[in-house]
Amino acid sequence: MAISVLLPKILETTKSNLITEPSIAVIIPTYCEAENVEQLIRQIQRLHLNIKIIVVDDSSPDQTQHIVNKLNREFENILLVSRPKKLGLGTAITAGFRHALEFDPTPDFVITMDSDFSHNPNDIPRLVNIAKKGYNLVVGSRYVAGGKMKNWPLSRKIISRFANILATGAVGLRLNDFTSGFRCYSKDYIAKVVSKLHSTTYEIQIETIRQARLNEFQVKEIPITFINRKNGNSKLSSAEFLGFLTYVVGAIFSNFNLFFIRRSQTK
Ligand SMILES: Nc1nc2c(ncn2[C@@H]2O[C@H](COP(=O)(O)OP(=O)(O)O)[C@@H](O)[C@H]2O)c(=O)[nH]1
Ligand SMILES: [Mg+2]
Repeated sequence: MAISVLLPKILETTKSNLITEPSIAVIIPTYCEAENVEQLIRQIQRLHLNIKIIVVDDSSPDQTQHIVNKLNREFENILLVSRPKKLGLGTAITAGFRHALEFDPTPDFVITMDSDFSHNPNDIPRLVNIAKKGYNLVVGSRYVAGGKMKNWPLSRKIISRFANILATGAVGLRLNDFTSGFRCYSKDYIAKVVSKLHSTTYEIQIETIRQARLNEFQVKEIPITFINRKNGNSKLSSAEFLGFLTYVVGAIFSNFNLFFIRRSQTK
């Protein structure tokens, strides 16, 4: 085929790829993740997506921020949000949402993920592809068919299952993995819900699903393989787990109240 015929075709395909490729912001909360953060960011860059990376770091006393600053000089798509002290996973994710909304244009989708390789960055396109079908919140789930967990200690498995049972009562929605932090949110969801989020720590994962239900956003789970971190330690402290429990129990009571108020109003 002559080049004069091929060239317009190639240009057209490239143009349509550029137009249809969604813009994505990936929020990575970090606290003492110096052993993981560089490798993770480099792996995300290798996906060659239309992506911005927002690292929300709470003045980690290790080299995390130094490493992100170094990468910042190499890549143009990294935003380091530096907070003065450890302020909790919930406020870190909410801060990431706010920064994502400040990009112009607003990213079509926002991914949240741990910085410890428990969540495989190569799964990002899969999450986005499902969100593109019209789901506002796609949850990477360990507890649906095809989902797996590798090397997680029994104690964490028990806590996770227990948290999921409580979360079902708190949210009033059937879902298998409420506590997974590997997710894709639509920009409509973020814009509508961000001002309603008040979580400080890990309860953010429940509050975001609860808000999806209250605002009638579509939620979908897809299987992921979760691998326990190899480097560094979990930041889930017993104080943070208590914060999670307090939120969940409060939400269960407020659901009961709503139920009884609605019933008494219909009498
Ligand atoms: N900025 C910030 N990040 C946090 C905080 N707590 C946890 N993280 C990060 O949130 C993610 C989830 O924490 P992680 O320790 O992996 O929890 P686990 O997977 O439940 O054991 C990791 O990337 C942590 O570095 C916090 O208080 N502030
Ligand atoms: Mg983790």
